[in-house]
Amino acid sequence: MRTIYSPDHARHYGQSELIDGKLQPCFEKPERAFLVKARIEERGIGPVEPPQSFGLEPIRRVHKPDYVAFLETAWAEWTAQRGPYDALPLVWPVPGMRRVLPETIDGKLGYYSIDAGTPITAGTWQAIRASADVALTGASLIASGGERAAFSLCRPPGHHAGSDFFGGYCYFNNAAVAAQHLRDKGAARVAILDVDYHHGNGTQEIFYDRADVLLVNIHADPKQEYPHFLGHADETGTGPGEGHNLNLPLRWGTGWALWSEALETGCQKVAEFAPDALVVSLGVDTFKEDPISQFRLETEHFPLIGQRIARLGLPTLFVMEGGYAVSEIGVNAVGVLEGYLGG
Ligand code: SP5
Ligand code: ZN
Repeated sequence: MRTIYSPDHARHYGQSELIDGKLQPCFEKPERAFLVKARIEERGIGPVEPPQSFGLEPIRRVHKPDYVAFLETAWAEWTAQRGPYDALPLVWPVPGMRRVLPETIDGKLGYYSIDAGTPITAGTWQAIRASADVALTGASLIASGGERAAFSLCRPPGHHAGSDFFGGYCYFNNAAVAAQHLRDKGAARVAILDVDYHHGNGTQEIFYDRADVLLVNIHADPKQEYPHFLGHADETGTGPGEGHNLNLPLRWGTGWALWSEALETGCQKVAEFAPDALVVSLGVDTFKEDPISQFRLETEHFPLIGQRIARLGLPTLFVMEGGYAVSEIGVNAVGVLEGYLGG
């Protein structure tokens, strides 16, 4: 399996995020991608290749132009109005207020975001463009029919980012950009299977009213876990998209027995949809040792995920999302790919 990887991810290196009432070192750090790449090489999964440049057009297929333009200039506006240190939002337009675009950077940061855990830094723009290119390059390999599967080693991750907001360590929704690209290159139907511990609220928002993209999410119950305000089981899609969104929330403490049942349910839904291609939002923060998560999957379970996905028999693009037990992230993420290749 070919892996797409860009060293430009390391240009995004946030200092701190607001978590547990304190500014703490960012859990989403460059080492994550370095270690996944090292494991790919150690296990001889296949070549590691740089992305092609796709420009902003394929990104604008799922993100609003004003949001893309905001991200491009946010760092410059922040440094001009504040200083040469990371930007974090601190006030949001909740219902009861008005979502009218402010002029100053503090207002814009809140307008375009959902949390205070997702800093904008000096290299964020370069890194998120590279991450989207990594997803698009992987999608192209699948779309051309040349490859049965590919791995887009994206960083920063993407599934919390919506059509016009960032958050959850995500800026561009790499999996959504890839899925849309597959549609634009001829796939009539695309399924996205999101196995990250957290609900992929951004991906859901982007495709919620569409019948051509099925989204299946297996995640911690939003009544307990971030992102808290989306990801409930009764969210099934709207308008033409009705029936094309499946949320499978699971309680804190869930281990392989219940998690794998949800995977089976999700895979059956994907099979019924009979898509032309599958995008897997591959988070490994379901691991029992993950420092911010509360599921109990063990290293031996990750290959089983890959095996089950392989049985779908679909052209498959794996897109890297979360996973914060850094010392195990390579073994667990590559374990899914090895299970897929062997299964
Ligand atoms: C891509 C991805 O996995 N994003 C995750 C974003 C999670 N952000 C904040 C989670 C806060 C959960 N509280 C953790 C308490 C640990 N002591
Ligand atoms: Zn996650």
